[in-house]
Amino acid sequence: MDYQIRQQKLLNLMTENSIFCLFNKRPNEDAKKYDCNRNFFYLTGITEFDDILMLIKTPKATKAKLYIHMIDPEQERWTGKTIRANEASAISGISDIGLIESFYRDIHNYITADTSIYLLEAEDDTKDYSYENYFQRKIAKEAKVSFLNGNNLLKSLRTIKSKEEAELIVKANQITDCGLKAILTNLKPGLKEYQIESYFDQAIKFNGATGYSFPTIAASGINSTCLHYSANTDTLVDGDVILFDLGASYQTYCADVSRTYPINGKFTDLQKKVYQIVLDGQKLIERTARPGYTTRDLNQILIQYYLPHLKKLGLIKKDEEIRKYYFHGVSHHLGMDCHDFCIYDKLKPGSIISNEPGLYIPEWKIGVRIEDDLYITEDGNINLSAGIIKEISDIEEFMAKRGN
Ligand SMILES: [Mn+2]
Repeated sequence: MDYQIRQQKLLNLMTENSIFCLFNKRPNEDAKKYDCNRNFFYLTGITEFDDILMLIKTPKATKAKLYIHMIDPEQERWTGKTIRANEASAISGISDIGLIESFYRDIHNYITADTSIYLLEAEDDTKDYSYENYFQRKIAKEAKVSFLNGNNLLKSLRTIKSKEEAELIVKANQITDCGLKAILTNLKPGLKEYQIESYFDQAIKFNGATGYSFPTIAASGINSTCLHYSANTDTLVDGDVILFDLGASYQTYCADVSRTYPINGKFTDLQKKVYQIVLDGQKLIERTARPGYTTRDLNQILIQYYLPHLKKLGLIKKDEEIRKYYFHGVSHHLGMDCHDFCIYDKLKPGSIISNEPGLYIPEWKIGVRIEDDLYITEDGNINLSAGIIKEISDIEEFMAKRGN
């Protein structure tokens, strides 16, 4: 990746006389706790926690500066080697490297009477406890500066993915496919949900995954009708379906795939009916998704498609009752985060979105979700998870040929 180009693009979006400060603090989300801060990595390629990136834009020049750990041989015996200045430069393309300890002294050299400082703002309830919050209070005491929310600048960059980024998601999907094949090979009644999940874990790690996109959902029977069930503690029952929503990540890029399988290898007629409605809905969205549509538009198209089918099944009489059986959106942006740090507007070439229709019918103990990842192009999209089997006949055939 050319991180220097990304830094320059962000500098171009920044207002005159401003500084963008990014702190590589450990993220709160479980799936990334030991991984890295995606925004920091996006701009630098560096995963080491506590490092700081400063982008400076003055009327005269633009500049990037990176702050890393001081070499501490005693500490390194415990927790491993920290990044060296030449290594950090080679990865990030930033030549000016300082020590974290000098950051607070240094930043004042760049603050003038009308400097604005961009910070990223947490969009959940962690905002008050964030490092950015601490930093803002500290600087506000020492200098007269205004603070700006930098989220939208960075989001606008991350919303458009290069071919290289799309290829990393293809790779993440190929690894995810290995995991799903391991699941299909071993799926049978009597196992616990966490036991079938463990085949996925082994296979993706063996095949080079660098992490998980999010905690795996392995939801059998009635659990399949709960959108984000992830306890994964129930026993698989003969005749039920199991819904998986999972993904391997590769170099931080996330696959996000859902598949629904018959636990004993054969769908019942009723399960087939529901499954085929969802699958055809998914294909409709895949044919439709292109620049100009919003994810909301796509969801409306799916709902209009669902209505006559649900009425025919006798599940609903009035349109608004559909929320009993379908109650989420069909798409979200996907990238270095599974729910990516992006601007939700009309899709543009380079957007990557999920395509994940579902139907959840508790009274039949049937929940079906089928999810692929789409890369929006000039006039349509490319399915980045296209190789992962999902036709009823392909799933049943695969399970019949397992020989166990
Ligand atoms: Mn998804």
